[in-house]
Amino acid sequence: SRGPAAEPTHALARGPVVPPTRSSEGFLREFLRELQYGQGVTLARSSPNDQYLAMARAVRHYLMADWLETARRRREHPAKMVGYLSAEYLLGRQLDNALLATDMVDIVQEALAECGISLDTMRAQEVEPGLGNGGLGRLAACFIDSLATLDVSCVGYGIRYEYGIFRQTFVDGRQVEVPDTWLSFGNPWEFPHPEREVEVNFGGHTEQYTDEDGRERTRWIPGWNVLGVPYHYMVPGYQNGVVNTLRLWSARATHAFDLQIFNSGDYAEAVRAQTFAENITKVLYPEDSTPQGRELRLQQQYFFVACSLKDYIDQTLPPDFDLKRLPDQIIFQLNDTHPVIAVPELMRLLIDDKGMEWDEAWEITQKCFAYTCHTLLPEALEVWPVELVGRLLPRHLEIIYGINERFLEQVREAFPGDELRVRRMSIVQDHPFRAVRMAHLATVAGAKVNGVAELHSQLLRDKLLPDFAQMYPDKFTNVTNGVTPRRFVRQANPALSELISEAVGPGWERDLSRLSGLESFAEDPEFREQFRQAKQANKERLRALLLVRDGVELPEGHLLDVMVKRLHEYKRQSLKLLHVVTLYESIRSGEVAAEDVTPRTVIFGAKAAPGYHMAKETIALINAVAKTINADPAVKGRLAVAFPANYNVTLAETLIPAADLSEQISLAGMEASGTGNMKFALNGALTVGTDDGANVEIRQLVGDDNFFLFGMSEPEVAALHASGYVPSQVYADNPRLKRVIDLIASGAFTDGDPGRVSAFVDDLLYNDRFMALADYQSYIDVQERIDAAYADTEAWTRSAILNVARAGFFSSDRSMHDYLDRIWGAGIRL
Ligand code: CR6
Repeated sequence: SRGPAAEPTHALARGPVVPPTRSSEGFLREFLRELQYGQGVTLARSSPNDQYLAMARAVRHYLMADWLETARRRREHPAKMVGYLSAEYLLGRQLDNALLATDMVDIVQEALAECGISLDTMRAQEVEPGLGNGGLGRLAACFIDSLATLDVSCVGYGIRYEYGIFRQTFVDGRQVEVPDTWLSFGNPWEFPHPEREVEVNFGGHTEQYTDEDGRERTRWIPGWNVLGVPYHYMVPGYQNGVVNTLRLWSARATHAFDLQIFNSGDYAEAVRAQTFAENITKVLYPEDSTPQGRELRLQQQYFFVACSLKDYIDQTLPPDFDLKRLPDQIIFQLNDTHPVIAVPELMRLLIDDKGMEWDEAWEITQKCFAYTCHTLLPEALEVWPVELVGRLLPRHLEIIYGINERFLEQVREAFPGDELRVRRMSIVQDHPFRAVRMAHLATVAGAKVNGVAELHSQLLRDKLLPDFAQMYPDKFTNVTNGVTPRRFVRQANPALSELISEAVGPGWERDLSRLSGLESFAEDPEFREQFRQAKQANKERLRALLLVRDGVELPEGHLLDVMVKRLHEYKRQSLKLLHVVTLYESIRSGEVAAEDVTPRTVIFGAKAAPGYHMAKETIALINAVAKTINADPAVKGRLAVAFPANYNVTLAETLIPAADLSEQISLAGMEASGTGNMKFALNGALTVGTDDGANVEIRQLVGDDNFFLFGMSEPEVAALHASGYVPSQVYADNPRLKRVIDLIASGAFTDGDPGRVSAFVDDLLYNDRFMALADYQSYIDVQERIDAAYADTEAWTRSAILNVARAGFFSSDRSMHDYLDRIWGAGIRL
């Protein structure tokens, strides 16, 4: 039961939650109270960490009344809600986001100044919650931000990893991973609710029994269980009084430890159960776009969806709720296949726990889920060995078989005699090993299936799941990704934001289509000058950061050419590297005079999955090339390469606003969408890109004149594949490419040691799965055009402004409207 035992008598206890005074003195009072009574220190004796924790909690006070009020409002007017199920949320730092949402930057700055504390020092204290790998996790964070800003009822469900994405360091240029201890100094942004813990079962077996009504039923006798404790995070809307909730689950042992064993002296045995249980939410799998067939990962997936469904059904819905009406109350969005085990879990809850019949449960389940696919790489589609699912979740495996049997009956009915198709579509594959295909399960169960950019959604229908698209044409739809303009423009780029506000008036952060109002300003020389000054200020800010963060000294006055994203062969950092070496080689060989070269600094940022060998080799080579080039007086002032370690959301916020050129150079048909590409365009960088993912839509919107397109199109890629691609032939036929690869292969960048580059070179020459060599010449040509274009400052600035003006479509607010219209449907409270 909730609430006090007796009616409160004092007015303060009855009244609404009163937020603290919004003034610098009001904030000062909150801050000192938190410092003294929360941290237990005086200002004079406080460490920066004490100060940060106290000020963060003080900021939190200003959101609290809105959070409680939003929750009350949502309880009072229960309308359909979005349950966003995601194994990753790459949130980025919380402090600035909270200050922006409450519009308190000035107040806080003034109050802290009176204590002799700088807000920047406080900002630097925060370790960002890196609970995601890359685009998919950051997308989830953008989406929940937008839903709060649009006042849509949403709970984000996920995992509170004790260690988020690893911290990347370089030792002799090679990546070395260091654990991310983001929680070790305390986390002021979370609210643990151990009283709302739920039990999650694993293992054991199932058995048949006859219930009181004489019905044959199945029950699951689990072998072991753990507890899930929810931690709540505030998700504030942008200055609109709405605060939604992100609920992240942490695993605990059911019996903290066995006191009897402990007393007998076997300490290790006593804590074993606890360690075992807590392992489930210990670390984020540092994989990106590759499946990770680890048992612990399936445990994580089941753990968080089981907690979430139980929490929603048993703790959020009223106790007498008629579950037939579940689809009117919630839609669970499956962020990729990671949460798809929620499908059999809901079936199990409805059938085994609530006593429903199969058909009724299935009808409800099919309306409660929708699935977003985020990949085109077939090897990235998760499959779980039947043996593993059966051992960990025996009842779920039975249910999956039940779903599959009924589904395949339908396939046979629709396509009689087509057993090959039946085999292709089956949720359970037989080859190369018996396994559950999670994407098939999600597609069969989901009310809708969407890709994340127009091209991706089309390829999803035509190439990845064609049989399903044929059987359920209306299921498939597209929602092009988006990014939150609050964090990635307003907060990351104050200089540009001010210019935008002057030009189009305030409030564009909430309606990004209004950026189109900048269009005419592109023709105004004075505005262009101001725009350049803003870019320049952002470059200075980046220079200052990289100097203290990485000891890197960025040259001044260069074209800033940036490629930041996970390191993956399909993204083709290797192609960028070939361009860098081409520039270097052409100056060194005297082919072009140094003074004729457009000065350029290339910045890379990329983490490689720890087990991804080729990706790590590429990192080592980039660092080796950077070291050689930066030390060579022959190219000084003309070409520089920087590779700051540990690219993350925080670095992105300084890096992206400073960029002139955005590298989006994946092989066409491989990058589902990309979202970095959107952030760059919105911050006035021009894109050099292939016709891939959301690049296609960016180019259509900003116009061909303001986008540097190169490389093969997806159909051309397919045709080359079909005709047989021989990279060594491309090498042999292109003297320039040959010189560049030979230079790398000679060991020119690796202290004369060819052995350190042979894996990289051999792969390019004899494998090159992502056809870097095939697109090489086209890429070099477009880069030459870019050099020339950058020299025309006025025309470049004009294009950059038009990029901003025409990229408003890529707000995640628009993505949310699309989900509401095309997938989540009516009834959701706006
Ligand atoms: N790696 C896609 O590759 C897309 C994001 C978000 C990715 C990327 O193109 O922008 O999702 N896919 O939709 C997966 O994570 C499986 C990604 O981040």
